[in-house]
Amino acid sequence: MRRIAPTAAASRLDAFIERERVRVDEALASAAAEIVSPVGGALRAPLEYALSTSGKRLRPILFLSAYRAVAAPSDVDPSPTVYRLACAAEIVHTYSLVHDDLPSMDDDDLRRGRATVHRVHGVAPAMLAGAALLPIAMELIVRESRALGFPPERGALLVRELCRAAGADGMVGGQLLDLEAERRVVDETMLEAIHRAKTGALLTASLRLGAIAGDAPEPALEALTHYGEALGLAFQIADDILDVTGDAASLGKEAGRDRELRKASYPSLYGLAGAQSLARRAANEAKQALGELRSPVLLALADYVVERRS
Ligand code: GRG
Repeated sequence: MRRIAPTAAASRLDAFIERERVRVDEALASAAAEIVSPVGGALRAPLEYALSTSGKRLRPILFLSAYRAVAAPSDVDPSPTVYRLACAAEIVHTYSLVHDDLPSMDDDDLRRGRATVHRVHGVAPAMLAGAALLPIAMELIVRESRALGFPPERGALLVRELCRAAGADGMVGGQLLDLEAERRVVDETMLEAIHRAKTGALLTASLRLGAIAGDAPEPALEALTHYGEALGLAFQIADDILDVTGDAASLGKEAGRDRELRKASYPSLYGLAGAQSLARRAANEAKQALGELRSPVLLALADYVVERRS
């Protein structure tokens, strides 16, 4: 997670975020070992492959940052169980990447610097492994909520939150809008609606999950929701920009795919400079939305999502 011309404070935050990513990787590996190891047959290998490929881990990092921002001062260093709980949104995200790469969707060969799951394990196993990841994420929430001694209503709220973000009114609905848009002229309003649902819903939910886990009061939950919505938009605009300016070596996936697949994107509608200024504006909006919750990490993450190179 790199920045341009970092100040000393920014470098410390970068180091913090990098440490967080390593701890998330460990938590995900331990959760996967417990939940996936008993899975037999042809599903186990594609599941292990999908879960062991490392990404930026932005969703669990957002969960943990929201959790820290609202939790009691004694809980600024969340337990390994909280880290595992934070991985549920990452598991849903992993499923979406596996399915998004399939021949019937974007038909991609490369993801996170490795061959896509269906290229290594075949289309049917990749489809089924993707589908299996969704209930695995829900089971993880139930297990870890119990282990943390949460009241049953809090566990149920967490499951509902993730289901809503992943479902027809969230990520899957956004993917449908995106597919439908391939046959239409897409305007700015439509593009924003696609991005808010396809990418923004899960990013916002990651923050809300962390806040609910930390038993946040309603105003904090609301502030984090607004922060997440603006941050999600900034993130996706930056993603569209990187598709134009990046390369496979730094992105870990092929660049130029929006153009190849003739997908509307922020650079195609606003030009590169216009898209960059919209991304920056959305990141600033995210920071403003935090109000009194001015967590240094959440502020830094708003900058990170638009300055990232991968
Ligand atoms: C059910 C067949 C079927 C398909 C559904 C749900 C779905 C497919 C697709 C969702 C669309 C999707 C993949 C959205 C995420 C877009 C996005 C910006 C991905 C990249 O996220 P990063 O940059 O990736 O956080 P890393 O690899 O760092 O985790």
